[in-house]
Formats: sequence, structure tokens, C-alpha cells
Amino acid sequence: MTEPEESGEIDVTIETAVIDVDGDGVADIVTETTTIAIDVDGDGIVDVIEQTTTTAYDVDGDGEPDLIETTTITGVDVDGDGVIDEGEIEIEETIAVREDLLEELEELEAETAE
Ligand SMILES: [Ca+2]
Ligand SMILES: [Ca+2]
Ligand SMILES: [Ca+2]
Ligand SMILES: [Ca+2]
Repeated sequence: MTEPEESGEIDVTIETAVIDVDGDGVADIVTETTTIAIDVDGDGIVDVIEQTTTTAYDVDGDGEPDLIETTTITGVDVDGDGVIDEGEIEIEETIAVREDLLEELEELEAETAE
């Protein structure tokens, strides 16, 4: 049995990428990836990995993000073999769209449907 205060290690990495698609000097896509690796029992082998990628798109180029996409990948070494394989990974995706932009898109879609 291990002492609770001795075990466990959390490693957090944050990576940010800025992409200027049209080259006008204003960022159009901003990606932030946060990776959390947790060694629950402190044996040096990572047991839980959580990676969250947030991508913000500036669709109309006014410098404000209009569409935010969040993807969370969670991997848990359930069987404890030291490897997080495909069956132990869960992917969750959410997309948030600015409300007035959504209305614009709906209007546009309605127009094209006619
Ligand atoms: Ca740009
Ligand atoms: Ca471990
Ligand atoms: Ca915008
Ligand atoms: Ca495993």
C-alpha cells in the first residue's frame, strides 16, 4: 500500500497556435490545446490523459471569434496494463456559434433553399 501523499502526479501542458488564413495580419483561427496527464498511483506510468482542444474561428474577420469548437479526448488506462489503447479513449465534441451569426447562416440557408 502506498501513502496517498506520495502518490499521484499531474502534468499539464498548454499549446497555443494562431493561424492567419488570409494573411491580413489578423488571426482567423486560434487553437489552444491543453493536455493533462495524471499518474494516479505514482508509479511513473500515466494512467489518465485528458486533452482539450479549443479552436476559435473568426469567420467574418472582425477580430472576434464567431465559432468555438471544443474537443475533449479522455484516455483512461482502465485495465492498468500501462497502455491507453483505442477502447479506453473517449472523444467529446462541442461547437458554440455566436448567436447573431447563426441567424445569418439560417437566413442564408433559407435563401439558398428557395
Ligand atoms: Ca486574417
Ligand atoms: Ca500510474
Ligand atoms: Ca468575427
Ligand atoms: Ca490499458
